[in-house]
Amino acid sequence: EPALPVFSQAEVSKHGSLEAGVWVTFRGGVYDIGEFVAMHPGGTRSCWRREGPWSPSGRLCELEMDPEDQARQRAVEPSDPYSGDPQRHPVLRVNSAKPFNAEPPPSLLGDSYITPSAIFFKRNHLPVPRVDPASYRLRVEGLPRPLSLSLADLKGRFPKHTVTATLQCAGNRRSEMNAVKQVKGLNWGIAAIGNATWSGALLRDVLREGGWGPEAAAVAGGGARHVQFEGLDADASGTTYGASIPLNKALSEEGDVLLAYQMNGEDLPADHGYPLRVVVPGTVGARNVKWLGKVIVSREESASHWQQNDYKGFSPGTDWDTVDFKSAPAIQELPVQSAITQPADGAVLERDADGEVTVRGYAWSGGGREVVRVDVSLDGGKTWQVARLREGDGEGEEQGEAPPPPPPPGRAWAWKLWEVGAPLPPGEQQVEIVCKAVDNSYNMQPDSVAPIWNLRGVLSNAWHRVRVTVRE
Ligand code: MTE
Ligand code: MO
Repeated sequence: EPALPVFSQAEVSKHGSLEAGVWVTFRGGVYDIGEFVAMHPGGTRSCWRREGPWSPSGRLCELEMDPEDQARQRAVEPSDPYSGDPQRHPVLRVNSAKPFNAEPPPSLLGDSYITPSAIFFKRNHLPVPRVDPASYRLRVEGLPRPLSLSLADLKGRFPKHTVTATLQCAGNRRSEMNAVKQVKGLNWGIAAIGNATWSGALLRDVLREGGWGPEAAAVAGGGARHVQFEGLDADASGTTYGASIPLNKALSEEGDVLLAYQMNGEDLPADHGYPLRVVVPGTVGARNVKWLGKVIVSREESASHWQQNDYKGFSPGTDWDTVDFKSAPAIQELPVQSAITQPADGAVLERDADGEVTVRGYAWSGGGREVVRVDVSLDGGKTWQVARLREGDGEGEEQGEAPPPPPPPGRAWAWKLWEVGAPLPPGEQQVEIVCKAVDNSYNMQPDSVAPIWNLRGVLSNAWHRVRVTVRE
């Protein structure tokens, strides 16, 4: 094979526009994703399905990044705790650079049933820790037999379990709460959510290896109620990220809680917890601890700030002077959610021959509750149409193949993408498109934001509304 050319970082950074091409480095290669960024409707979709995020025509070549450049890059700000953070995909909308928090454009999110890892939202509270996979050990405590497991142990001693699950940040859609009244937190749009395939060992199997069983329950004083997780990411004082979930969720045969080492069929990316993270299907993002260092079975919830004094819901009447974080439970399962990913808010739609607009979006509910219906309105909520729910990735649908079987009851961990073709009202005008989802417990989204407003801007799940202009 011919030797691949080596590009300098300086050369790569010269390509940052659609005219010059948009070059990015990824896994030791340099890619031109200019076409991809342009987001031709339809074109990118099929391309993503077949090839992943990089357009085949946009692939420049596979090559090594100049090692000297990499070293130089790392040396830029040696005192900056974030200098070890990985490179990120340029289409991400950055909410905060340090720590890194970013979400993809909604249209891309709604384009693929499985969210490609590169554009999956990233929610970091701290610098990304660099973990050496060879010396890595997961410690498991609070059991008759404490464990210290290497990656090889986790991969070799426990059956590999794969789950497709949606992860959503408690602050998804916070910007809509901010529009009602200022809240504290990152100003997320509708894309702090994603759907991925996760693989790893079942937490349940690992706890059993540590001796969990009826006898162990007695040993633990009969009082163990929670499983705490500690991350390896730390602030300057050494405080690590932490959270906990109820023990019964971890132990349940139907809980599907994973110690995941893979995302979408590859090693976890650095931003998503390499080498190991917890995936708690149906449960708020905050409990899905990344860069997992320790698991502790305990009588108590995690004492971490993020379990005790954050990620809780309050009344719209509660303000920072009156809030008592002890008075509210930590968020675990999330409420029913849906949002419109296409058309974009503020879009101008030219009326085409059939005078229809295609509305697309996602819908999901926490706790394994399945979304059974999505209603869409083109007149601000006066009249409604039922959207078509796409099961799985919808791959076989065009060929008329049967849809995949529905998930077992109580284990609908993955979102559904939906779409509906709706007739546009006549004449030039402003149209308010609205969506709302219903889950199999008949939970529905509230119609407006004000009654669910809360000072941290969490649990924002009102009907989603986008305003578009229709032109002849
Ligand atoms: N785990 C660690 N160790 N550190 C973190 O900052 N953020 C949490 C959770 N796990 C976090 C973490 C939050 S609030 C969310 S929403 C999810 O990770 C985001 O996961 P993602 O970045 O893989 O999308
Ligand atoms: Mo989050």
